[in-house]
Amino acid sequence: MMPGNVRAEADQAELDARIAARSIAVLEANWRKTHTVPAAGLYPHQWSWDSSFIAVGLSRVSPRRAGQEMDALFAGQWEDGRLPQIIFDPHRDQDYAPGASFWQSRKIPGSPKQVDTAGLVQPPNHAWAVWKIHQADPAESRRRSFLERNYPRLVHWHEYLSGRRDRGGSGLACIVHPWESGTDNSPLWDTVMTRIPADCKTTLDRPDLQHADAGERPSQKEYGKYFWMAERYRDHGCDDADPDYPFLMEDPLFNTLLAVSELALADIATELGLPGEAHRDRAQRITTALEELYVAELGCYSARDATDGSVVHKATINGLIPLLLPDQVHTQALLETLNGPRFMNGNALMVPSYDATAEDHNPALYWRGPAWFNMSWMVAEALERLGLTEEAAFLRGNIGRLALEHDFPEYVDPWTGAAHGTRSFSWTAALALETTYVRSTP
Ligand code: 9WN
Repeated sequence: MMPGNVRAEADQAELDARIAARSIAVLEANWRKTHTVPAAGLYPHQWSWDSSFIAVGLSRVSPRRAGQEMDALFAGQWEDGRLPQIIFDPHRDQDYAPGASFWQSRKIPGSPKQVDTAGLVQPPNHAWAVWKIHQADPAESRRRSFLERNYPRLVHWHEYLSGRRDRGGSGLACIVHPWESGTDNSPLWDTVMTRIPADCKTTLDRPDLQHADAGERPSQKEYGKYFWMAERYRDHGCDDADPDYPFLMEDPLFNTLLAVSELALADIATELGLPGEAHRDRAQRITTALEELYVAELGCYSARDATDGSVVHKATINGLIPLLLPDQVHTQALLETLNGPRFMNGNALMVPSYDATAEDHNPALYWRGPAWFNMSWMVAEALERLGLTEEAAFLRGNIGRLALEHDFPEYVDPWTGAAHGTRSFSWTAALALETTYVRSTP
């Protein structure tokens, strides 16, 4: 008979093999010649921050494909450095709104002329991903000049964010639309959203509701406001100079990823024999500026409205992601909040997206309660860096198991693991795959 620990290891290895095989199948099914779509029905184009998570997973099985994923994304980079939220598949324009015909990006000065893109952006996890992809197989990366190719593109992207997007002059980048946060209907945007008109000019089409339950997606009223803002931004030439633009938010998730990515750029520069100090300085400046977004009563970071300087008082997953920053000073408090009643509460399987003690917490509604795989993966990365290996392993174990059990859902109920949103979701598959590699590598 096998001793217990040997059996447990064998069981885990068998489970990991199943997770890896199914994850690869999902990524293969969602691959479209140059890139991976987040989901074949609901999200039929290439999304910016999705591609970074996806490429991290892909790098474990095909560094070449991971490189193609990033190349396809940077084919959409604008002259000002912005990396767009979406690069559209011209054959799927009816299947997602707003699409290429809404943005008409090629008419906007400074946009790429070979592809159609959105004018907005998404959280800057790209340099972090590029560095991880390199580390997965440095020899292959060097053979393909992967870092040489991506470093200047990433520097240009960050220049856009630290320059044009520092609308508040605080050293933090502003997002100009909830879609830019990646956490679209997060309660962080509720107050500012009350000031946004819902009477957009575009006729509201909701192809998303063919693929996900209406009760799990943003409401029609929210969509009216999303479109109103997108129209206003587009009609101002996406130039970030509209003086009365009403949605200018400093988000802790977005800015943490910018700082983490600056640190990755420092590592990439060093690897390329270039000076990296300026990147480290920028990461430090962002970390310091983020301090103004810390809310002691909640024990986490929150968002600030750059139009009037007010800090929102809501505990969301966005406010815990600064755990990834090596030099932020509230690590202990953040860990207590993470493990306390607002989030893990001793019984959650993955990290809820919103304060479980809030009256309007809804464990099935998009970014207002459910647990998302990318967020739990980032928290696990942070815990591992902090030496909390058991806690990291707990989250990683649940990422793989829940992904496999529920056909790679977009998000889950944090306590029961019940699946919500679309299925065969690419970043769920990519990060489940990544966790199996981390487990099998000492
Ligand atoms: C708008 C693609 C994207 C993710 C976002 C997630 C969702 C889009 C939508 O899907 O947003 O960008 O239509 O709801 O919120 O994080 O990048 O997977």
